Amino acid sequence: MTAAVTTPFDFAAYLEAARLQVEAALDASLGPERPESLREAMRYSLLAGGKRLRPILCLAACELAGGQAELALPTAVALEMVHTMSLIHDDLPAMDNDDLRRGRPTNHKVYGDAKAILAGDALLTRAFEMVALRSPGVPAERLLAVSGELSLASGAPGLVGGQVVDLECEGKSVDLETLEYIHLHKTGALLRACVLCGALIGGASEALLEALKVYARGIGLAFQIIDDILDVTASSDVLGKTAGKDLTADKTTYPKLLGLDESRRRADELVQQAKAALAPWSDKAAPLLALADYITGRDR
Ligand code: GRG
Repeated sequence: MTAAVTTPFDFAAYLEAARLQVEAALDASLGPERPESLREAMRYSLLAGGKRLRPILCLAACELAGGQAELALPTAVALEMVHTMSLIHDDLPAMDNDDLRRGRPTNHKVYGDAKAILAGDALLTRAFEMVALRSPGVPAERLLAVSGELSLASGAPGLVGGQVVDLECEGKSVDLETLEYIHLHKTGALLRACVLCGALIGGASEALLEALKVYARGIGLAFQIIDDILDVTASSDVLGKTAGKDLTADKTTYPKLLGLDESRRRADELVQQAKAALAPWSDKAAPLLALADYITGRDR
């Protein structure tokens, strides 16, 4: 009897290959948008780099569910479009009023507020077009389920709702429950949609979808805790966005409520919970397990 040979999972190679796949799809995604000035503003932020964590989560979840990653690529692009539009709008003077994003001037600094709002609007609507009209080979009922998840994650039950509560809480002292609400909606909802949409396209079982909801909650909260920590500990150069913003905006954060050490401990614990949810699929879940660790290990 020969012992089974297991090849160790090379996460760095996986991440780079997935990132390149996503970059190419993003580059190809904006066709002959007119007027040209709108297309330019959309491309400026969509192709500005970034970790591409959301589309990669979508592709990894599709493969875990047994689907081909290529089938989920248009939805992965759609998720990055929603994320990018949320960053453009978040940076506006009426919201976080930021000058730097992904290492370059924010969209409104280059194109003005009105064009930045419209570029965001066009990316959001384009995202739904990617799912509905540009996802060849995916059964219509799966695309319907994906557009449902994308709507829930984007709107009042997700990003928009979280952002409103976040804005309303600026300058006020906020308890842990409210902070968790903000982050589960503002940040967690889209990360959850990424894994659910990928899994739906891949034809996931109910059991896998339920496990992915637990996984997404863990990585969503952990992601935001690390974001709060990096806002205090990292430089603007490394982050590609203005560091120390939470303090300036008088926002309640995990480090403010719990301290840096306890915040990091909590993030690690959440990632362990997320990974534990995928234990029954552990042989095929290597990318999602490694992505969970990447979230707490990242420096930007
Ligand atoms: C979606 C309709 C709709 C409206 C948007 C402005 C807004 C409503 C919501 C704000 C959401 C927001 C900006 C949440 C913060 C999420 C977050 C931690 C972003 C940073 O993500 P990274 O680190 O960034 O993955 P990169 O640049 O690497 O992609």
